[in-house]
Amino acid sequence: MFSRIDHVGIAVPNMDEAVRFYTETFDMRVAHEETNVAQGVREVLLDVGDDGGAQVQLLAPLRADSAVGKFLDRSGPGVQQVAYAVDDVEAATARLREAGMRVLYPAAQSGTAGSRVNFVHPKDAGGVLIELVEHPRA
Ligand code: V0V
Repeated sequence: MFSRIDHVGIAVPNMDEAVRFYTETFDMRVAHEETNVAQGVREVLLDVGDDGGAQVQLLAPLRADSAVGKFLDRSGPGVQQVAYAVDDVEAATARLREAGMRVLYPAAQSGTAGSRVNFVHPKDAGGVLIELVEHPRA
């Protein structure tokens, strides 16, 4: 169903401090930055190495009542989601719904860099919020 781990999303209270930490401590490079008002987040994607593999996505809340704002309030900074790449987000979510999982949006939403995304509730996936990511075709 999944082609690879796309990114690991980490909730951070202060984006500038977090970017400094990841770039200076671990030599990661900023690949993309975006604000997603509908999701209530500022996002920064970091390349981990040179092989084009899975990225780290830093997520800072725009509002306290956003998904990431609530996560930080409840759990503090840390891994908020694991995102998997899929070829067809609607087909993947249809299969997961058939398997009885709660998919959070009736249809895919706008994600980072033109992607289409949806999520599986963490309570149906062993305590991990799963994001499904379909990238735009080249
Ligand atoms: C909540 N819970 C989590 C969790 N969020 N457990 C693991 N990981 C998380 N991220 C647990 C929480 O501790 C409670 O457990 C229980 O779930 C509460 O469920 P709830 O009442 O439904 O909680 P809410 O209101 O905090 O909502 C949680 C969900 C929300 C997952 C429904 O965060 C959501 O809609 N997320 C999807 C959108 C999102 O995450 N957007 C930000 C990233 P107990 O205490 O009951 O045991 S946007 C993004 O990544 C983009 C655009 C991109 O990559 O392109």
